[in-house]
Amino acid sequence: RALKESSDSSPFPSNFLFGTASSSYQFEGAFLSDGKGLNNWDVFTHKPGTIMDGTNGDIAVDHYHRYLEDVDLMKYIGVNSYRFSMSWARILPKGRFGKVNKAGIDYYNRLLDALLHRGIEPFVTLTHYDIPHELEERYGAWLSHEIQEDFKYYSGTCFKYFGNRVKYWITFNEPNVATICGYRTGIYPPSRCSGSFGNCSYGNSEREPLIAAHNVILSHAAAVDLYRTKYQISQGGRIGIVMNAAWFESISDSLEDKLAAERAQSFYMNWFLDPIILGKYPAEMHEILGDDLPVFSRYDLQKLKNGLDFIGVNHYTSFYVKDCIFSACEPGRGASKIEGFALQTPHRDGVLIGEPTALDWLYVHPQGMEKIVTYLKLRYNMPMFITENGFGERSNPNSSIKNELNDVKRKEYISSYLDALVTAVRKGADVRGYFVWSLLDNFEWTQGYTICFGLCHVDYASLERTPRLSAMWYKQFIYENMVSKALA
Ligand code: GBH
Repeated sequence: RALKESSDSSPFPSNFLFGTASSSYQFEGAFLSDGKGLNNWDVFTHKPGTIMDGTNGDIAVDHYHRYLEDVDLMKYIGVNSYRFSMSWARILPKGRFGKVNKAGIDYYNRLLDALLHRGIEPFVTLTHYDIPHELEERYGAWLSHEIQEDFKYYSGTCFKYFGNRVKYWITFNEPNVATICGYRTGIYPPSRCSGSFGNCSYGNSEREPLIAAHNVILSHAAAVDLYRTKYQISQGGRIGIVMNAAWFESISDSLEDKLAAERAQSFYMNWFLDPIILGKYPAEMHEILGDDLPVFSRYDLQKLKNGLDFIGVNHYTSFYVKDCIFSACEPGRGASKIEGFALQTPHRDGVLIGEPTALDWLYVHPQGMEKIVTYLKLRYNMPMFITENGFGERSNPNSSIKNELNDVKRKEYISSYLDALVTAVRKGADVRGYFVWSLLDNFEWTQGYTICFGLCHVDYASLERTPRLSAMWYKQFIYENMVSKALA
């Protein structure tokens, strides 16, 4: 047996999760159906000028009604897990100030049962950028301490109704992105800008993103504490958080730039992971932000330490980083104080870090996957899941379906990032799953429907789903790595 294992070419254990990922606002539609309350994105997308093509998630890809077909599509591809998010406002239309929406509970019960019936492990995010509008109205959502009570109530509701079947919980999807885009650049709801960022009509305090993040961290801790004390022993699941994790490569060998690359990571990702895992904000944040950084009370700290069972990693892209403390920087991504004075750029000596794509933040640099996973292993030494990785292309309504399905670049992107992941695993990183973003084309936030991330194409007139080349490639990959191995 040992011989067989050592000669086995697949590094993935038989319980490795291969899946696809989605989120409620981007997929479900049915934004007013069956008692769902409005959330921040429903309200935001209905304001003129917020979404590039003027669209919204009112219908999205109608996953709410077509989930069975979608689960069958997953079964066809051969994934053994599905990462999706629950819509807070579908379950609690008015947060803790109203009733549980029975129809919302029923929907997720049907979805969970359909998945389990086909042997697909549910991997559930509690909030993927969405929050009931009621909580924004009542007390300013993440800017208030009160949000902890609401998040705890919501997560408790989900643990109670679904925890007998959900073995993987994620509290937050990319809270770094949600706080930066919601409270610093203002391109996501609640459209608040701080300092010199964005072009909101009002400038808010530079501290707002820090306060929102602090309340996210405390809300995470409250939910984890509740799960551990009341549910985990009987339900036997695990709970984690998902961070957007870019790889930041020092632009030169100078010590200044190397330290800047570290700072970029601290101000972006470790901002949340350090408090949750190590019980304190990164030292660089203390040094640079001083008294602007919120403080954890002794009571908070008790709940904080080791507040995770796994880290979820959404990894897509890499940037070079240049120091802005010892040398002057032009203004740009990362260059300001609240970003750690570490300029992020895709260029070095006129050469791009990776092939550019239709998205100005997405460069194809598969080595970044190996590096970020190795970095996380060294810093936190915890189990990890790659909760998102994928490739976006501009949708072209004039191109033939044949063209639309021939997504060679997506296939190559996924295949090269998986190779890099294998290298990190061989070097000892504890990675337990990988999810492609996404099963289907869907509502790509401020880009509306102009960008496609799907393994399967969606025809927005008929909502018909068709597997692309990348879906067939993923099917084959999973077969070779999991099924054929089990049969051998
Ligand atoms: C993920 O975010 C999301 O979790 C998912 O919902 C989304 O559909 C998917 O990726 C594909 O985009 O960086 O200044 O240009 C990925 C990270 C961070 C990318 C915010 C877009 C917009 C502002 N995202 N970013 S900027």
